[in-house]
Amino acid sequence: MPWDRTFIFCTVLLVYTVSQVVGSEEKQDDGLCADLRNTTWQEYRQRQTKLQVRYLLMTRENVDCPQRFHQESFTTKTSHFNASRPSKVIIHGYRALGSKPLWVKELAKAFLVAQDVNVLVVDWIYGASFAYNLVVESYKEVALQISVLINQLQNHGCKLQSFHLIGVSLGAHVAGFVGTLFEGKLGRITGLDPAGPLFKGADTYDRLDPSDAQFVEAIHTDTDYFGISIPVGHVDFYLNGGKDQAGCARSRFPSMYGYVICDHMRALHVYMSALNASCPLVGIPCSTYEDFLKGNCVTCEVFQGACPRIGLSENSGINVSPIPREQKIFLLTTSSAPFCAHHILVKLEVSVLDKSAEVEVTLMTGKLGTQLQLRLQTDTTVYRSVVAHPAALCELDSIKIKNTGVRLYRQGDVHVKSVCVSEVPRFRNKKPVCVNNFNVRRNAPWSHDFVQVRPAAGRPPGRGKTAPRCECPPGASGRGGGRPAAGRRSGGAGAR
Ligand SMILES: *[C@@H]1O[C@H](CO)[C@@H](O)[C@H](O)[C@H]1NC(C)=O
Ligand SMILES: *[C@@H]1O[C@H](CO)[C@@H](O)[C@H](O)[C@H]1NC(C)=O
Ligand SMILES: *[C@@H]1O[C@H](CO)[C@@H](O)[C@H](O)[C@H]1NC(C)=O
Ligand SMILES: [Ca+2]
Repeated sequence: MPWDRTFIFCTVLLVYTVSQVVGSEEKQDDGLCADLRNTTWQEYRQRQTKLQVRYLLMTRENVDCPQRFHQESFTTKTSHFNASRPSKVIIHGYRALGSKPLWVKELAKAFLVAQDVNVLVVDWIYGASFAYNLVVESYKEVALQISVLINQLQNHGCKLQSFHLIGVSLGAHVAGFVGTLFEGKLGRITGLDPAGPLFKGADTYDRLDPSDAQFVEAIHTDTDYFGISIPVGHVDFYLNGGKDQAGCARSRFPSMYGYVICDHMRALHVYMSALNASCPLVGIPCSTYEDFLKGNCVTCEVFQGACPRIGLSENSGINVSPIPREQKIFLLTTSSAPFCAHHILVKLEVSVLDKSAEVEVTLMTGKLGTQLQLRLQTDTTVYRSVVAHPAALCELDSIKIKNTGVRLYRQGDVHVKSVCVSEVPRFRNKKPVCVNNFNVRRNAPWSHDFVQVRPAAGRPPGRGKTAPRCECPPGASGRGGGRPAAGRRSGGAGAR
């Protein structure tokens, strides 16, 4: 990890945030709804380095009005904490000066919609929150304080197994260290793009790892900057390969947020979307992203067929025992909520070419199209690529192939022996759908309508709720209300 770059980014982030700070004194209103604290400009100037940890409690009884929570809360009748419910503990990460993590309440609410739980939000500030390394040094202190609280909760009847810690960025390693302190007996830890700088080479004692809880999962979205690239849980979801996310600006400085932190925070937004359960976010175990994109991994045999999914299902939906560790799971997403995409493997076989060529394959469902650019070489005849399509395979209306790059390469017709599409993970040993033996000429795009895929083909897809459902993988209802905004070229990662 290039440290200097990270430092520059933190500084940029800091300057950006400082410019947004309206210096305001912190108020403490125990009677009213509680809120996360701001770090003030004054505190920044005083370089106050004292660690302050506080807790907010949200339950279904006070969704919109968080309560302060502390040891004395047990003796007050007004606390909504209920020891017979499971508890979610949300731990934020590095906080730049003045920035309150606004997503915290959104995440808490998403949990409360999904489950009847206590949500404890850990509000921790290090006075010098501008210095990432200083904060990194103090994360164990935060963990220690959280463990004291969990101990007290245990004394009031909470089971260690009933705790689920959710840590964002640096917060993931805080959660990991809390888990270490309880010798891995906590129920679950979810790391949302666990912080990478200074942690990648760290001992498992010092970072999140599978021994920290009975089930540890992580979602990776920015492994080339702020996130950690190595697997740290039982299952590790790498979204779009884990480095760059669709819809996050790649150009320089279109917006500071977009450039600096969009990839990193995507893990959180995808997780929240999964809690909403509007559509499934299912991944495939594979050793590398390249193998996954080439369609070399199409089953979940290692989990006896059940593919892991992001969300609240027990052990991410896998039920093998013992649970494998550090399994890399890959999935593609769309660029905006709810992020779900169907993985479609496109396999193209052509006759030997005497000059290299370029073709563009487009999958169409209604008006939603996913494009795949392929450079055809003279020494290869079979091309495989997994793309993210907003609809299921059985909802494909047509496939188009265009012979591009005509002027550049001056190649003639491309003879296609077969073009096949299949859904990943492969469902019920379904055979790929293929079209065989045709030519794609220079100026005439080829197109094929998939009437055979959907039995009742008279009806256009997706119009009206009564449209007959084709046979799709379980729970694969990605359409309807949850249609991604950016269907076109949504398979950015796969479409090279
Ligand atoms: C925190 O800072 C923001 C500006 O960054 C300001 O709008 C808000 O009122 C402050 N909140 C508190 C509780 O001081
Ligand atoms: C605590 O939660 C349990 C289980 O959800 C419920 O049965 C019980 O009534 C709750 N107690 C209070 C005081 O709300
Ligand atoms: C979750 O669903 C609610 C309402 O159904 C919506 O307002 C919110 O934006 C959704 N959040 C995400 C992250 O999809
Ligand atoms: Ca650990």
